[in-house]
Amino acid sequence: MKKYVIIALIILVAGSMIIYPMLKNDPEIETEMAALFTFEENLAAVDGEVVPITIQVNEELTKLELYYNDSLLKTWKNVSSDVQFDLEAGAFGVGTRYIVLMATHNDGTESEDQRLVRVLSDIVPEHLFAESVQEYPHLTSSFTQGLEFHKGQLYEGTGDPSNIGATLLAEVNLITGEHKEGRKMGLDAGIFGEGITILNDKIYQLTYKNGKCYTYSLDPIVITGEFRYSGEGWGLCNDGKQLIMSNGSEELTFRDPESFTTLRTLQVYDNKGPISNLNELEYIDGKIYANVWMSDMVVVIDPNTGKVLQEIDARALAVKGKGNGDVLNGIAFDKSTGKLYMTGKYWSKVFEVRFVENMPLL
Ligand SMILES: [Ca+2]
Repeated sequence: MKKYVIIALIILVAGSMIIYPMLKNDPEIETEMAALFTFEENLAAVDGEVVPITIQVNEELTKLELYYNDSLLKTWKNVSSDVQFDLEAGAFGVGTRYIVLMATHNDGTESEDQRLVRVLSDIVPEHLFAESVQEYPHLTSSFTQGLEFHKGQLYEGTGDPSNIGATLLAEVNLITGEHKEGRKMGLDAGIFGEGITILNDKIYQLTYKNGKCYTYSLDPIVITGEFRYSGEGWGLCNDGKQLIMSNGSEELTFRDPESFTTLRTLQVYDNKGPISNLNELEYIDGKIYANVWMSDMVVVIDPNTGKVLQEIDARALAVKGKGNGDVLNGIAFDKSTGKLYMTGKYWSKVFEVRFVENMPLL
């Protein structure tokens, strides 16, 4: 019997340790706060919109400060009743922002309230379709993760989902679809290749979860170095000066090609919300083209604002070229001809494409 009493006591003590902190976080108890926002978490606003907000003040405060995206917007002194503020939601562009209240009480102590604000794009993307102009063969063994032209030659980087050492970097013969002999390099199983790009005669190849970006010389194609980064590597392209990298979220990271350090980040949004799963990338005429993983969509992004300008529906290509393959992935622009190409992972075809206003015949 004594044993059961001890067990019951243990359950009681352990249970109270779990329940007490839950009670402490009960939102109803927070209404005691000296100052708080009257709107709920996850406020959605549109870039350019002015959002009137009300700050509820429950006691006399010596100081009340309002921060947005870590910048001080306004300070009120000796405030004892509710205050209004017109928030310029898009002051820091589209994306996820935080708005923070810092209240200083009469006894010198401070309390804080915080809300998340999502700033959506004010642009409704133009909707276009990708249509095949010309078909070329593609190796169905290639799990395409990077596709790019350099001086009129096509390069491809592949991944290794079966962990069999299928990661490759190769120059591709566009006409035959074959990897050119003596112009390819494979990596061991355990290294999962991702996006590639070529800048200053150096090839960069990301890895999925290995945290490494390999660099290769162009001729011969051999590894010359590596950079480390945190998080996942997905797509890669460059604007002629900086590397632009995706990581599976809605965020793009601009990096220094010499040091790989982060120069800036960009959140990609359309008029409805963030566009996550950004995958293979291509920089064409001042815009970033991005495959959206698990979809037949490509989004065209303004690299200065992160706003989606166009959405390109490429489902007609999937019908013709996917076969038993995986998702659409791979965009490459040949500057020497002005032609644009698209393919997918394990697809049987690479397509030269053009964008049209109406759905192509399937
Ligand atoms: Ca590309």
